[in-house]
Amino acid sequence: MESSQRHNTLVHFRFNPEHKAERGRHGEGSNCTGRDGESVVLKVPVGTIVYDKETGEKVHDFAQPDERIIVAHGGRGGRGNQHFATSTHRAPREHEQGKPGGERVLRLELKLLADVGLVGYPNVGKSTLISRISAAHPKIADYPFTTLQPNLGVVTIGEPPHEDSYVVADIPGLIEGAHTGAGLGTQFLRHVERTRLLAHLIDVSDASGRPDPVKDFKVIMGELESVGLGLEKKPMVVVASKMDVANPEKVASLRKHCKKLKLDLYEVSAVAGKGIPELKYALGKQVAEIRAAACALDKPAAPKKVSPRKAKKRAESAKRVSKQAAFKKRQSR
Ligand SMILES: Nc1nc2c(ncn2[C@@H]2O[C@H](COP(=O)(O)OP(=O)(O)OP(=O)(O)O)[C@@H](O)[C@H]2O)c(=O)[nH]1
Ligand SMILES: [Mg+2]
Repeated sequence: MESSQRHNTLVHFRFNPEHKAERGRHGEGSNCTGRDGESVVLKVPVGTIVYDKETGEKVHDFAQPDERIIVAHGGRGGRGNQHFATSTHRAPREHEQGKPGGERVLRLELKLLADVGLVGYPNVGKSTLISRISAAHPKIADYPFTTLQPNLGVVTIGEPPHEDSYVVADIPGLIEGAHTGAGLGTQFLRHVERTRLLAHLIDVSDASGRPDPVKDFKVIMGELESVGLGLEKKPMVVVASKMDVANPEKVASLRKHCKKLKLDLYEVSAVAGKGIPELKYALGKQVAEIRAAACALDKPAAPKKVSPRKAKKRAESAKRVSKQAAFKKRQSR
């Protein structure tokens, strides 16, 4: 199985779920072994997690492109007559059957790979926001749980040739008790598990019907923590939404809370377009910083520069050691 950047979905497995590698050929005369069967390489998108369906064990997590693993080995071919020949048994009729190849039932799960995850209560304007900053067209309506499936949107910032982009995931809203299955539950939170940054939307208008935006913030944080994916520790920006119809007291109390927690607060109105470009650029900037930090961690440390004289000395001493070792080896024989 191999991860490929050219695949975005697992749909090719839906209609073709069974894959069998070619069987090897029979051995032939003149002590020839049969040709090996061709392997089958199953391509999966980056972000696929492979589970063994029977044991539930995680087989592999394809986090990078071009990762390759063997999920089922081919069987070993049996030995032919010649392997049973002895000096007194020159033309043996004995032979050995080949072993069957490995067979496995796997479950594939694809996680969305987004840079920014939008989280918050239902109806706070997550889908409206993604539709304003990207080309995504999710369903938007004035009732909770409009979004039933995650949506992805690509946000482009800057002008060509220096433009940059990042991917935003809009997921269904969360409510208190989501981790116990309330509302649509927390099943969609695994889609933001791999995001670099969370944008936590809080409705500061009176449309939410909830009196305290700080409580809203705490409830969602509690739900993020309860799923046990470490989401509450992710970098986060807070977005006060529906600023065109905001309740000033709610905005003030949210500002105070964010200041206390040292979290950046962006006040936006997706409908009026207020604060949207600032938020778009701020998210892009933070994503770029987090990406750069991750790249720096991945890079191996540069080898230390050694002066040519020192390098020569080191090589000579290494040679001396190997000569000594060879001498000791000869003596021990
Ligand atoms: N006045 C005003 N209304 C907004 C704003 N943003 C969103 N809305 C309205 O709020 C309602 C809910 O918006 P959605 O974008 O569907 O909210 P959501 O968070 O995606 O909701 P779920 O998918 O149910 O979780 C819609 O009627 C929007 O028109 C805003 O900035 N100002
Ligand atoms: Mg929505």
